[in-house]
Amino acid sequence: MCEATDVFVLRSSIFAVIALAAASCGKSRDDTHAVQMAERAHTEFLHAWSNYEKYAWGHDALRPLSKTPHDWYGEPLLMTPVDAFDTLILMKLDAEAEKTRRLIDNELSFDRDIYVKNFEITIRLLGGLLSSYQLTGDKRLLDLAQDLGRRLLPVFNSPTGLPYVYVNLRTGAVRDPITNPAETGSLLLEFGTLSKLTGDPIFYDKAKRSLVETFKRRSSIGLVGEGINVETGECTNRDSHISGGIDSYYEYLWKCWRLFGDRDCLEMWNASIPAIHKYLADEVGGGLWYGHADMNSGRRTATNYGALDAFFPALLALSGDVDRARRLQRSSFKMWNLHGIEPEVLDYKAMRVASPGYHLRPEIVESTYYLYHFTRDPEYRRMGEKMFDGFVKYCRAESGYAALSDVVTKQKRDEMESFAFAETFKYFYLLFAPSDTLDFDHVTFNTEAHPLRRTW
Ligand code: DMJ
Repeated sequence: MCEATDVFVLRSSIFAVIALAAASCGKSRDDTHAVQMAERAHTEFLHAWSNYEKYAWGHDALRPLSKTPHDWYGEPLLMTPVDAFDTLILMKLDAEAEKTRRLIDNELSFDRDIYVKNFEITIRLLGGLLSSYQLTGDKRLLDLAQDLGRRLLPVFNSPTGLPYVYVNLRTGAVRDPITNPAETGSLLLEFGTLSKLTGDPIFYDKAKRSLVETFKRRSSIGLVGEGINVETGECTNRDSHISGGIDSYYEYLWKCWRLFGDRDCLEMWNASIPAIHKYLADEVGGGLWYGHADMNSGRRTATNYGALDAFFPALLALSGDVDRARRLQRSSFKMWNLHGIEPEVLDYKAMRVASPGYHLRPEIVESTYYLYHFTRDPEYRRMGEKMFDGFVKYCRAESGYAALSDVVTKQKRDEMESFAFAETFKYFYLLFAPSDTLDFDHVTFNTEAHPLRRTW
């Protein structure tokens, strides 16, 4: 017998198929194929979503193998619903979006005596609530964002203005002073948008100061290191790269210029990027890679590149450097093809997996989408199709999508991060959907793929 959620999926899929089929009328073979691919992305998203609904509704995430709910901090903050909401809207899953909006409006409360990770909560929840508000006009979503923003503010109460890692949502107590540029420098899109939408400048000011303080801690050759102590301002780790721990700091320099027109951000970007190309870029076997170097000497310390680094072609393309973006994307795709799905980290010199997991990460898909957007080169849709085939083949589980603990053995792990809904499926879908699905020129995605609009 068909269960309620299955009927739901079936009905939603039929509507989407009709809408997408209508979009393919009178189109070329390539366009028709793209419509079919968008349908597949939509169907697979629904497979993951309906299982979240079935086994973990109202919780932060579904563990897809054990079919059990998981809450990051023991009490639900609705990570998956908030992260997925704007994807539901983009995919025109109206009934699911409405049900989710009601869940968020009625159940989400931040008045909780828990320490939360400021960075993750900002990019997933604050970013998700803000984009959801902009897409629906539901004032309750903005109120929730404002309440959350106020509860996060004590995180900046350090001697340097750089945020601690954790803040207690009820008491405002903070802890863990050792952090990194991604966590201190990727907050302004969300806090800044909150200021613009509420008229209260405090959010913009605090996050901007944090970004500037991060920038100030670059070395004399222009690189930032992976570790910062927010109390002393000292560097605790000199490893420099574009991978996790630093990645979105660079992303926000460009995107805050793009969204807010903040010239300081543009100047910080201009002062930062040449050092990345000079010291981190690495030509190996005719391909372009970005590895690790010591932030003070620029000496190469590791030839590692991975799933997180693969965001960089998107950022390069967005900032106008399409040629470099194309070259680096070729390397990312090589990494993907080594085992039919990308590892967390690859030693690109030895072409050997250095960290074997795949966490359903979106970055390589994001870059494929951006490159297709800027070039309209069908090569990127072909690349995306190959990635999607591997993604479905190895990560699809009976009850959702599962990360891999090893891309070589394809062993699954009981994990389906909310960013799979916010980002991975969204970018797959946008890569193949008709270009008017999203007004790219008037949208800036935060690092969790929540589209923010300059409505002020
Ligand atoms: C997401 O939470 C964000 O994209 C972040 O910037 C990096 N890691 C994950 C996805 O891989």
